[in-house]
Amino acid sequence: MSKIELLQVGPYPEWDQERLDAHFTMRRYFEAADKAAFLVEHGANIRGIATRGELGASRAMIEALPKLEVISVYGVGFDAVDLAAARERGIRVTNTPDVLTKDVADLGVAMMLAEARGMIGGERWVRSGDWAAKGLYPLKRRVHGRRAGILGLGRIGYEVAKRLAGFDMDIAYSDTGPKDFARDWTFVADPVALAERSDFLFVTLAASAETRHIVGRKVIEALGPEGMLINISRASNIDEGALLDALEAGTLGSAALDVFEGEPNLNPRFLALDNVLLQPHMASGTVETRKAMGQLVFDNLSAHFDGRTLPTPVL
Ligand code: 8YV
Repeated sequence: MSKIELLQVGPYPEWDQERLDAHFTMRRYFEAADKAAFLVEHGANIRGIATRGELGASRAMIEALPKLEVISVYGVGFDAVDLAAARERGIRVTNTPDVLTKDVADLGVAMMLAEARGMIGGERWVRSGDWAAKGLYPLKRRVHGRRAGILGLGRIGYEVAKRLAGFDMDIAYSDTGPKDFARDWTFVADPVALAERSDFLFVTLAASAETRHIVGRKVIEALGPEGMLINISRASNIDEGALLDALEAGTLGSAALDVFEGEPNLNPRFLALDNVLLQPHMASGTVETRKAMGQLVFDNLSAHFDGRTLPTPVL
């Protein structure tokens, strides 16, 4: 029997690729020079999409695949999948929640520490010989005991808050309402008010049309010249133009970012700034977590085609 054909939107580590190749015919969209021609050539037989969180699946892609039944996302965020287009055709969508939560929280906290304590500059200070030539490294600001705001107390926000509690931080959060499990932390409904009472503001919201630019000029101004914005969610949650203006003008102290509009091609204005820490969308990027994510992508696809219950359905 011939293997089921899947459209593969982005690359995977070797171990995932081998397993997928063994069970399915993977049509590697990301390697095609002419994407439209590739869809015309293979579209008619494709029954599933294997994609990545940041790449998703557009309406045009979904509409080019008349036999499409399932979209499996390698990532917890499914904002780049056109859910309306999938829903209209009864196409199932899956993601990889839970397995990546703690790694994403770890990196967010590490980014806060690295930026606040100037670790990247400190490393440069040593390697460049500045330490010997110029003497002591400039003093930085402390982290422990200060005020943290968590915008979006979901799975990742909760893990960030737990870690920050270990730094004796004063923790507040915004969400759709106060959470029973967060009694030690202060609920602040309005993101501007949250930013106003924060030295460090973590953006840990699942992105959607409703959360687009939720961190806009007002939130950024409220965080202020001593404040730091940390984004481990999606670029669309932040008004990047307003963020760049504020970082350039010094009306926002600093930022630590793992996600960018148009990534991996970020706005070159970021590269000229020394008050921002730039990370290559790697918050879930550990071998352990990526193996678990790849397993879930495969398990969802095989469950679907075997007629079993999907392990982690979105739709
Ligand atoms: C990416 C992510 O999916 O989980 C998410 O939503 O953004 C990440 O884990 C990862 O880079 C794989 O594409």
